[in-house]
Amino acid sequence: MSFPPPNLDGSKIRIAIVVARFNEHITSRLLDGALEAAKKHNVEAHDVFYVPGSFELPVVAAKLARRGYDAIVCLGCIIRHETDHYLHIATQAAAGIQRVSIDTWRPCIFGVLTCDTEEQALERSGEERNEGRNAVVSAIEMVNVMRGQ
Ligand code: DLZ
Repeated sequence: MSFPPPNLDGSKIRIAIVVARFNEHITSRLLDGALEAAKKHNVEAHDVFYVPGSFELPVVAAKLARRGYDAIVCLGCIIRHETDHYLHIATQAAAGIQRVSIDTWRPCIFGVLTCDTEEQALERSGEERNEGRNAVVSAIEMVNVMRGQ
């Protein structure tokens, strides 16, 4: 049995995209992918907000979720460092974004790369594979799921 296709009609959906400046050379590529997907799926409106790093994504997502956006797309890039600092950032970003989503019933999408190397990050933010693009597609599907459409 095959699954029904997702509803990717974005024409009545308002999306907030929150993007981290840390590792901007990667997150700008995720943002490009996200904007491309928003256009492709006719997203009614999208606004972009910038934060210093992935650790700050949840608090801004929390504010925007309560401001009436249908979905929040969080974009960031965490690359493994010598210390375990990156691990705390990744764990808190993931948990915070999930918490906002459950608390507000607004889809908050985890478009944060967690990579061992910069090479991996480049590969996941490229033309062929782009997790920013995938994040917007997930956001549209989730809004329609939550609306029962
Ligand atoms: C400090 C820091 C470090 C070491 N690494 C990353 C990273 O790989 N990716 C990322 O998005 N942000 C990083 N940051 C910044 C933190 O997310 C945060 O902005 C600062 O700790 C200030 O709270």
